[in-house]
Amino acid sequence: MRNKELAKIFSHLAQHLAMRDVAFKPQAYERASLAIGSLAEDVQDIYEREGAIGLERIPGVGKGIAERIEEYLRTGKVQDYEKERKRMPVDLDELTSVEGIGPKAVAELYKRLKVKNLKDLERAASARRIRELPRFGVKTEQNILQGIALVKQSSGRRLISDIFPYVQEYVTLLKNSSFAKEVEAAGSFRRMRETIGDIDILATSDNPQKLTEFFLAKVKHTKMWGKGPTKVSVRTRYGFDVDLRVLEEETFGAGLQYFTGSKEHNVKLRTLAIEKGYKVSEYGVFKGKKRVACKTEEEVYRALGLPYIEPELREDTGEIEAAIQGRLPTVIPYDSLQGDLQTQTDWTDGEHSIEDMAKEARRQGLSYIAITDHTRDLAMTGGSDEKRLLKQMAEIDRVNKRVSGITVLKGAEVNIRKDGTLDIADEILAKLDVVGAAVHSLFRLPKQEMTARIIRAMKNRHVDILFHPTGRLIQKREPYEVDIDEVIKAAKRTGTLLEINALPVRLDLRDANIRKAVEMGALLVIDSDAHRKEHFSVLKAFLRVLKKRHDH
Ligand code: DGT
Ligand code: CA
Ligand code: CA
Ligand code: ZN
Repeated sequence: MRNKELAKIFSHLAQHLAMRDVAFKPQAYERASLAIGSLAEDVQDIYEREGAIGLERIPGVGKGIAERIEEYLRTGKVQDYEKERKRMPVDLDELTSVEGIGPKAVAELYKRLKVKNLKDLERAASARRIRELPRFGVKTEQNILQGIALVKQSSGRRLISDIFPYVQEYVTLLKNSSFAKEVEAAGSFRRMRETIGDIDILATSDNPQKLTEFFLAKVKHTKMWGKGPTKVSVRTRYGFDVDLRVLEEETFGAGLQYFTGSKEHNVKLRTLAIEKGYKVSEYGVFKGKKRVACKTEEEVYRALGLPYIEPELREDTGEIEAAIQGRLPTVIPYDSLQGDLQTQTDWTDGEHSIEDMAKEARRQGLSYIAITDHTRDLAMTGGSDEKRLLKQMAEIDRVNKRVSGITVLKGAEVNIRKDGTLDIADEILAKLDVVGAAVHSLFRLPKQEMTARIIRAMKNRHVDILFHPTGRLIQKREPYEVDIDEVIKAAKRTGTLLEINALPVRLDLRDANIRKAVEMGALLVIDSDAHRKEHFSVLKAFLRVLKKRHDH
């Protein structure tokens, strides 16, 4: 599948062009990158079947870009991109992984300090050379150092949304080969962790050797960590590791349970088993020499007197105790989402119109969405003031008349000012269906002040949801200093919903906080924070794969 490589090249090309202030082209390449990255079909297949005409039929791909796709498929390179890289040989992914560093900053840092990669950046910041640059300053330099520390600390792990397409690709590849029977992704991916260390794939096969060789031949890798008759472990060309294990059909359930982990969950399970006179391994549950369970995961848990425990719960955070006591929570199935209460449109920093977003949400099976564009204080997004909000409400009325099958709610994502007041007047907030309030500035207030600021906003009777309750960006920005227990209490007291932002990089409330909120009786809302139509489909992609598992 060449789609991911092409998507990356076009995204890099867009950033290079943006660095040189080229007009329009960056957006076109960015659009093409997104379109190709989320395409279900391999561009190579499209090209082989339909030629350049077929490529031009891909939404977001015009003649110029189709030519470059063709060039890439024929030569393995896009000359325009190679030229840009010669002009400015920087490691864009590495540098922009630091929070606050965008293409413009990369260009400045390269021109003035010859910064090409993370190492150079750290050296320049440590030598206090960044603060001397125009538009950077001491504060920015300190933020850069903190950002670098965070990147290093999480190095090696990837966001689950980055890993997801590859898991899908490898699983499909193996399933479609004639050598595999069952194929499942296990490990932290199956447990849906925020970040993934490596991908673990399990399979059964009549010919394990053939299957592992097929995998090695098909998956481009730069290193091979190990290779045996039933196991291979490689570093892919994309820089992450994949383990493939071929298991016996008879013991697949026990193996799946074992390699899904977590290690902590398994340790606790083994202890429980010993207490009951059993032994658990990747080959099954044993009583003495006799194997009493191994075929399915359900069997393994049942043998130990437990109900099935969903993979997402297997972190040894109380799930085994809950299972013993028969009070395991019901996991919300992946296809239960009815609506979406945070979306942005081209009225502010979103990409698509209200109508387009509504239609896309309808296509994804939602029955309502709230349009929650930014407001006044977020000037860089073109945030609305009261007058413009009223105009937008009128437009939403018109969209509701034009578009059937989905309800579009009037909303806003208003800014919480330093003192906890909001940047939109109450009488306008009163006219909205959904008011979300969020901190979008002054992220570094002391904990007490930040907590008081947020709670004051929640007390506003028009505020329905606290958006971004922690403000974190996974691997990029730490949550702000806030007393989350106090915020949860205030949520309960004021009837304000707390947002679980579903963008994989955000997930404002992490699992532990969600659990706390549920235990304390606060209400939660899951939304997409979509800034473009494609953001809904990321959610969909997750749903499709995961649904199957919940059908057992
Ligand atoms: P990751 O890759 O760091 O995101 O996290 P995992 O959970 O995928 O960890 P990984 O890839 O090292 O191993 C996959 C699963 O296999 C792990 O969750 C539990 C099981 N496992 C692997 N090695 C061991 C081990 O030495 N002891 C135990 N108890 N379980 C293991
Ligand atoms: Ca793993
Ligand atoms: Ca592994
Ligand atoms: Zn936005």
